[in-house]
Amino acid sequence: MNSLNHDQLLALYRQMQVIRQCEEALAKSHQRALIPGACHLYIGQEAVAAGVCAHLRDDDVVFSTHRGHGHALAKGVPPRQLVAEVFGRATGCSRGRGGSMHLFAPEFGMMGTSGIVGPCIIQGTGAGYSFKLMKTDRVSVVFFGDGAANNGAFHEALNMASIWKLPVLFVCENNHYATEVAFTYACGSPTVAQRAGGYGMPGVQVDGNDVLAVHAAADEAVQRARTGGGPTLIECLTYRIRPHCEGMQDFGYRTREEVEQWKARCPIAGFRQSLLSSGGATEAELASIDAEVKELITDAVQFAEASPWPDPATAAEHVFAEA
Ligand SMILES: Cc1ncc(C[n+]2csc(CCOP(=O)(O)OP(=O)(O)O)c2C)c(N)n1
Repeated sequence: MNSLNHDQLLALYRQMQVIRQCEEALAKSHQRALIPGACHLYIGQEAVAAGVCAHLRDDDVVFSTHRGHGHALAKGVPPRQLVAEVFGRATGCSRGRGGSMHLFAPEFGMMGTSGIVGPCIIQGTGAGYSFKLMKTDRVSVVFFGDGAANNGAFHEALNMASIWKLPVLFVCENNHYATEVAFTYACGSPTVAQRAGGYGMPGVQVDGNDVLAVHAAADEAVQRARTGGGPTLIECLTYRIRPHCEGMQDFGYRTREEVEQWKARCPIAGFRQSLLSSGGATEAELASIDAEVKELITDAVQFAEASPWPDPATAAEHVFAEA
């Protein structure tokens, strides 16, 4: 079905399941009031994080947005640390100081999610600049939404990355809405990818619900970045299945029928089906992954719930880097 070997195919499937099951557990946890603050889930978009991050090394970096749990998991943050952080606990990857929208785990190359839409595009470009100055072959990946693509940060970052040929992947997850505003209403251009030409860099649009399509596009872009060829803009067409943020109303701006149509294009169910029909994996192999991931996520939630809150006396610690 493609050039990936059996282990790589199963790894992609497993990565998407880890994200999906973790997000579903977080949706339930939000209903149990275990999550302080806003919680933006990534359900439906798993193929993007899995397909891109499969190419990254431990010393590559990822910059993300308010919808960043999937990016953190795909970059290697363990589910226990992720869930504990979203719960605000001392055992979280940022020791409970960041929560869902500001979680950082630089030891895994996860350089942060952010509640401010747009600036991560510039920060990720800055990381690419530092990698170039240090003469490394490390790569910086920025994930952002279609809404963020209309922020001035997008223009500044892509132009600079292009003129200096920085090793950056700009991955736009076009899930068709910025909160409740449709992309078709908010954007004068029908695609984000075609803007790449205006900056002098390659731009490609892929089916963001097809993990193999994302994987192939990211493969080429990562190789280009590592070998001095400069940045790439990848637009992944996808859809968020949950409301913009847990607890928000969902049907003032889109219809139930539209959501159902996209649910039927689930990236995980689709990949599962194609693995089975092509002989890429057996039902027993996939069922075993499903069960193993279920255990992993159940353990992560139990671990997080049993974890202590950060000690108020330590509030000023771990906030600024030591000089
Ligand atoms: C600078 C800035 N402007 C506005 C907001 C309010 N806001 C939060 S999420 C969001 C929509 C972002 O849409 P998009 O970038 O497409 O990401 P998605 O939520 O679809 O993943 C907006 C406008 C913000 N957080 N920061």
